[in-house]
Amino acid sequence: MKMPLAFLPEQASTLARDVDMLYLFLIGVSMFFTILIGGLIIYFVIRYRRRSDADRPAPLHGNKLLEVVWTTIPLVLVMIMFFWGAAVFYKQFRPPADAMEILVTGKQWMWKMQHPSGRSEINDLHVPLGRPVKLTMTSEDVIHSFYIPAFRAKMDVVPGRYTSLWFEPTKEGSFHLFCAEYCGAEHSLMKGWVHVLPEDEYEEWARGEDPDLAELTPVEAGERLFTELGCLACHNPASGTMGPDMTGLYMSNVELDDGRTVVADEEYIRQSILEPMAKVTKGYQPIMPTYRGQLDETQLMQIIAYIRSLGTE
Ligand code: HEC
Ligand SMILES: [Cu+2]
Repeated sequence: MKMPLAFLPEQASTLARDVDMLYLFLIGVSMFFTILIGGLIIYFVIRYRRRSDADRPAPLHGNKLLEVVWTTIPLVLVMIMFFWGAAVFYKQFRPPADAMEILVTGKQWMWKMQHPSGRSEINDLHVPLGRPVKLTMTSEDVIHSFYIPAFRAKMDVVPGRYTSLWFEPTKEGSFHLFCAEYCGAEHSLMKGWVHVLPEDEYEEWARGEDPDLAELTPVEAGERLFTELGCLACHNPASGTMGPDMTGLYMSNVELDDGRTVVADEEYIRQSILEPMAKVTKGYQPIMPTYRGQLDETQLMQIIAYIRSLGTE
């Protein structure tokens, strides 16, 4: 069944319907009680108005039935809102394991995207129809927010950390993309289009116009950076090394020299590169230099993609 929701944007992702149904329920409940309470106030004002100076109504000290009713009904309603909202929230924040990952960096005032094939684009995002897509996002400068109204998908993009967003498009076409966090003078121009293509057309697009000029995939670009920046000098298991082996590092438990244990997720790897002294791996000397200022956010995400490709524990 298709609902004519002219006051909401088009529904173009698997989540859009869930979000809208919840939203309409909340609006419906709010409207019902606004009208009920507003109406009762007007009715009581008239019905119980002071009729003469000598009016002395009998004092009321309570009504158990009334108390029970006006406690139970709101309780049931807010519990429905809570569990329904939590269900939608979980769905929205858990990307399916097979989702295709696209890297996104926001900066004043544009969006840069890199696809698994290596192809990059600015302010346009091509995605395949009917396939889950996960965006891994960060910012070069201030907080931005990645917002696709037709997908009911929005997530803040924060400097210094990774956030993600996922969606599965259900309609071909082009949909608005906005920055939804005020980020400076040209914030209102920080927008673009999401183009949903049939799967085969997307694959063709992702290969690029000229296959001979094909760009490096994020993993390949990361591997190249790893060599060019001299990481291999220390992180090279083949030649007796000064730094830990990166194979199987991703998502493993790392013991630190201060006794703590941390999980080697994206944030940890990022911090290891920018602030190597912050968390020193147990059994190693703190000799790794910082790479702050030598890498932009896209390159950092590429190195992380490369380290991830070396396996999970
Ligand atoms: C001078 C040697 C040296 C260089 C060059 C170097 N590292 Fe390191 N790296 C280390 C040492 C030693 C450690 C372990 C001590 C620590 O955590 O600081 C380490 C730790 C790490 C860790 C955390 C690993 C773990 O098991 O917890 C990561 C990730 C990392 N380095 C990435 C890089 C990357 C990426 C580069 C290149 C951009 C690089 N390193 C360059 C020596 C180096
Ligand atoms: Cu912005």
